Amino acid sequence: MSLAALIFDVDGTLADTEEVHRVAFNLAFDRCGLDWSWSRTQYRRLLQVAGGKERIASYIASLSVSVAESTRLLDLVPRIHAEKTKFYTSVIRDGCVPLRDGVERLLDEALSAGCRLAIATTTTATNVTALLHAALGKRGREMFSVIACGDQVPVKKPAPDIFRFALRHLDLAAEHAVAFEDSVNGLQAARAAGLRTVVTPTYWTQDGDFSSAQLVLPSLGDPHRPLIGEPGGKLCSAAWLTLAELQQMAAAPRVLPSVDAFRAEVRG
Ligand code: XBP
Ligand code: MG
Repeated sequence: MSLAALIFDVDGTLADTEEVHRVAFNLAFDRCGLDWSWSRTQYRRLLQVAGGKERIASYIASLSVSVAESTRLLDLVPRIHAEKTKFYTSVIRDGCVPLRDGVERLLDEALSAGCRLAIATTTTATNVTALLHAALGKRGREMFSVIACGDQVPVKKPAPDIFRFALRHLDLAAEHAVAFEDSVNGLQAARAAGLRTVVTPTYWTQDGDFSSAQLVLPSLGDPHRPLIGEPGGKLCSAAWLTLAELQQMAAAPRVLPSVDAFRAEVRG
């Protein structure tokens, strides 16, 4: 079957954004009069919960406070998250976070070959728009046929909902696409949607179990920043992941979807 679309996660995959998210959370806490401050070590653990609002709520649940105080804090979550998003997008709009190695190259390769692009992310559309514009200019938003974001689906990663949403709006079956992720939550979501998945971990996610991925690479690489030991390690054609190599991956025998994805396909 031919490869018709590449579906990208955003945070950690298109760009290494989590340090900016972490600082934005801490600035928002301060703005909301809270004496919380998430260290890198703490944030790596908190990142196991996908979704900023859900992450704040899980942190509140871990606090030893009264039920009344916990309820008061939970009522604050939407405001905290809105403040955080303002801080985050202001830094992203300044162009402080570049796309990861090889991302723009592969996006362009795909579009030149008539392969569509999509996004399936836990973060907000506001954050995605800010990153695409800062990193790719006006064309950024138009490069993607579908942009599926956090609150558009009832359940966030590791549930498959966001990838199924993207596939539905691409009008594609999972075997005609490949997903790109950086985290275990994202990999599990993509696999549960029946998608072959390439994982490029970051500092925030590198300790995860990526054994169900088709390919795990330090980055997508490109001619100026080739992957050490490639081709010949995990890649056949070049020292960076090419669209041609992905097309061969897609032509390989169908990857059995998870039982959950199989049941979903049968249900239609
Ligand atoms: C990663 C996430 C997001 C970000 C924070 O998203 O889990 O929650 O950490 O962004 P992705 P929000 O699926 O792109 O890896 O605060 O907007 O959720
Ligand atoms: Mg991610």
